[in-house]
Amino acid sequence: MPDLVRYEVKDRVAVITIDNPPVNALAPAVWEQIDQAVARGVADAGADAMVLVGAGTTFIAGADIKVFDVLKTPQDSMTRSAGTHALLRRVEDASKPLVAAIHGNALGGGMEVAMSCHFRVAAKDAKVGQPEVLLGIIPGAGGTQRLPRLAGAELALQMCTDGKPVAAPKAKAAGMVDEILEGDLLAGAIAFAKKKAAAREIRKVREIAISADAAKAGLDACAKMRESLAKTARGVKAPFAVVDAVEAGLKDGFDAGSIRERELFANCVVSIESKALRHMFFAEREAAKVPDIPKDTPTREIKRAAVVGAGTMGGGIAMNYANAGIPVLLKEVDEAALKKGLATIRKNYEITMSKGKMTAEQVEKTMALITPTTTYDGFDQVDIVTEAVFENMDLKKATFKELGAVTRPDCILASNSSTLDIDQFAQSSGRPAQVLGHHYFSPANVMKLLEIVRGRETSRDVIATSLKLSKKLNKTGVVVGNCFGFVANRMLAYYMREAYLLLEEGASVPQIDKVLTDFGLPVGPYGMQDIAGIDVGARIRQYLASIGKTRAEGPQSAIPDRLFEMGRYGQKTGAGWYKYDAPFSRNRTPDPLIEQMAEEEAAKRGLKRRPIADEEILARIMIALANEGARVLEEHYATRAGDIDVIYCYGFGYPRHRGGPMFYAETVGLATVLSRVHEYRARFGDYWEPAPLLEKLVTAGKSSFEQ
Ligand code: T1G
Repeated sequence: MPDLVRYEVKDRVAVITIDNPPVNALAPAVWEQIDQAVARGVADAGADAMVLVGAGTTFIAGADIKVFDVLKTPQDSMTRSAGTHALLRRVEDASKPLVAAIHGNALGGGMEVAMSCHFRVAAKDAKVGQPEVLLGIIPGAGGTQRLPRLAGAELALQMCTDGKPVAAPKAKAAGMVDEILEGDLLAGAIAFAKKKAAAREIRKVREIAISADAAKAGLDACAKMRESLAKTARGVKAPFAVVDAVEAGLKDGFDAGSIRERELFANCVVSIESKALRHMFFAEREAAKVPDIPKDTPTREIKRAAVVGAGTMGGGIAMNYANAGIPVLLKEVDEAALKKGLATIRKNYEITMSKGKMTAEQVEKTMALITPTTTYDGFDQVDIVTEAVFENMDLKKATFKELGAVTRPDCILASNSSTLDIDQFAQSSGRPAQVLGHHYFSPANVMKLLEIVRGRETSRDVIATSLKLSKKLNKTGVVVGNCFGFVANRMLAYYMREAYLLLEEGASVPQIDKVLTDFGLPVGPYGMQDIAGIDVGARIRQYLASIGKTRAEGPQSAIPDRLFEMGRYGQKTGAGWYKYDAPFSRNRTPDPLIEQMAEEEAAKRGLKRRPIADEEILARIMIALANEGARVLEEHYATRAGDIDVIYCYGFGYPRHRGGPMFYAETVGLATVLSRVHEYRARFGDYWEPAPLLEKLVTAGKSSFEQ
């Protein structure tokens, strides 16, 4: 077993170094070796004090998240946590001063180890935090008991329920860190430890008293936090468990509070919410790994960019570059369109400023990075161009032909198309190796997902550069294949197919939308169509019809095209699936016309409309998604099921605590999903064709899409 924790004495101070790259996660062996090293330091006559420090770029980033999967029952967790709590009490009971020297991150178990030390010193740019709630769990090694004693209950509650890290200076001001050290952290920590040894000073956090007033204030803070969480923490339990644990410690003391924390942690760690959030933690990191594109694939530097099209998407894309400090040309066909686009961009920044997230100076500085133009002047200087022109094949091909002529041979040419064939654009450009899709999600400057659509001839370094660029643009890049609709919209077609058919069969627009928002989506299918624009889908259907295709198998509802013909595009026209107070208003009311149209369309199909239970609505929509997702996987348009989950969580706000459509299907059970597909096929028609991969996995008794 390699030494995960090293021990050496420097200037009569035992230096205990945790070395478990890349983030010094607390695997079981690391816990044990910390325990042994501290005991060794206590017994070492040559050491008057001890310092605990992380090797590499960080202190400790927390417990090893992978380890939690072995905990099958709350009892498993109770057994394991008894050991962890006892270990940290042994650390805290060390008879010599023990100092945690923090650089990088002290998160989760890392912060709990630091709080079990007698003192904490930190580099100025270090961060501390308890992000467990982001994994659907709570601090499980005494954090809900020690943090209130160090930082006060209110700040402890805030940190443990929002999971956000706190920078070292704020941590010092709050009492979590004793000193901020400039220069060599270890040398400073050794000097600090020697001073504490000379003063024979030891401070056990668990023995810090909480006064009656502080306890009362803390209990009030717990009540207030519960009220706040009732509004903000939709569908999740862990944040509430944090409050229960902190409250128990305030009411009944450290030991009772620790037991309560362990019980609450035990229930959280085996919950589907936590498994889903832990799945998402790794899935979003795995999504950046493309099998045939190794980490050391050369990448190009993106110093200057350009965007063609200053509409809603083009403007948002230009903002992404400007926000990342990359100068960007923004081209439109004429001054009027350009002016409109810039006005929208400025309005977006002013809204951000009104929320206190940008200063007026920052707005001007960022806007100055966007250079409006109606010509291709300067395009020969840029490293990447993203076209965001109208979703029309001929127009896009013409645009790529022009771009191929006005840009450098090594300039990356990206399309923001949401569905169309990237390879056709590539051919038009004359430089297919430089062409790929960069599919942003509306609003492009907000949604984190970037679908990186790989064309047949897209070169590896262009893909690698896109993955690196997505991080720079604060996006989560997922590489997908070039099928119609790529991954997000290809599957969405099946999501919408069921929504439309359920409407004609008897459900209502508000009912269907509410089922999906209760499930955790930010907006239901109809609300989403009204935001995206019914015209966008209609034009794609027209294009598909022109090449003899449809977006999804099965009966196609005529209602969307009827609304399009009526000029009801959604919010932007003041009417769509709902009625709005005015164009672009968000105040909507159900429209009886839709029910009437559903009656008409049902009659044409010889359907007797019926009341439909919410459960059927959710099941048909989610199973349609998962079934098509299985096809996407077996056709290799997505590398792994987790990529699809990341796409839906980051592209459409699919609730992370459900883990994404593929993980959710696994929690339903693949055999159940398949049997439902067979049931729907019998009830509704052969278009409910089970994906071969789903059948193969169920036959093989598999419970996961990850083969
Ligand atoms: N466990 C296992 N692997 C981890 C890990 C962890 N805690 N943290 C990171 N990794 C892996 C990650 O998957 C990636 O792997 C590599 O390290 C680099 O990570 C008892 C119960 C620290 C801010 O939630 O937030 O403690 O892809 O790409 O961008 O009460 O990692 O290279 O194979 O994210 O520099 C609480 C989770 C755990 C912190 C660094 N701690 N980590 O970000 O690198 S629960 C957390 C992060 C707990 C206790 C409880 C970030 C980071 P690969 P990365 P980064």
